[in-house]
Amino acid sequence: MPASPALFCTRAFIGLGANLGQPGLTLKSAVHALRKLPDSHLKAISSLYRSTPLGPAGQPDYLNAVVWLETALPPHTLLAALQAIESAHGRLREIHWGARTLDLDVLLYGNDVIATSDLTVPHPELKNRNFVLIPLLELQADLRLTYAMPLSSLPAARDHHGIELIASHWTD
Ligand code: A4P
Ligand code: MG
Repeated sequence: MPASPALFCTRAFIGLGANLGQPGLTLKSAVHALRKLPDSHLKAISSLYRSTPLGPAGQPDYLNAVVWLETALPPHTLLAALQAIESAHGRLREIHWGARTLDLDVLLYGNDVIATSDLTVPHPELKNRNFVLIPLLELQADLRLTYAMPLSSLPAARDHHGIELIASHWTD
């Protein structure tokens, strides 16, 4: 029998956010589900952060983290898998940027630039959000966007306003 072909893996970063229900338990459960994605390997998990909500007023604070995946799933298959995990955690799509039990965003998918109706990568708000950049750069300090700008040079990467480190090791 010929050996099965090696899977070609892409380095993808997934942003996790939650601010309803029990966000800490939800994010732990989401990481557990990400570990079980097919044709994928979870390489690293950032620290856990508490952050001030961006969006409609009156929401609870968020918990945020970023996960590094090596995956052979194509980007839209990965998005569908993330949305299935969101749904399994009671996610309803109601108010744009409103409170949610779980949000999983594809931040980066290798160096791919994707602009389709249901998937934009790099994530359009990546450059502006300290609660994304700070955990992301913890995993890979020298990341660049496709036009070669180091993410660490962005103002939001150095802005610690409204973000607080909760725990460095927080998953089982
Ligand atoms: N979509 C397009 N590109 C992507 C991508 N790269 N990753 C589409 C994931 N989804 C992507 O998303 C709406 C649609 O975006 C999806 O159906 C998918 O096809 P959604 O999560 O259902 O709706 P949303 O969250 O209301 O909008 P959006 O634009 O995804 O919001 P964000 O950017 O996810 O922001 N404040 C703090 N402190 N921490 C947070 O984590 N998160 C948000 C949500 C707002 N404020 C926050 C936080
Ligand atoms: Mg989202």
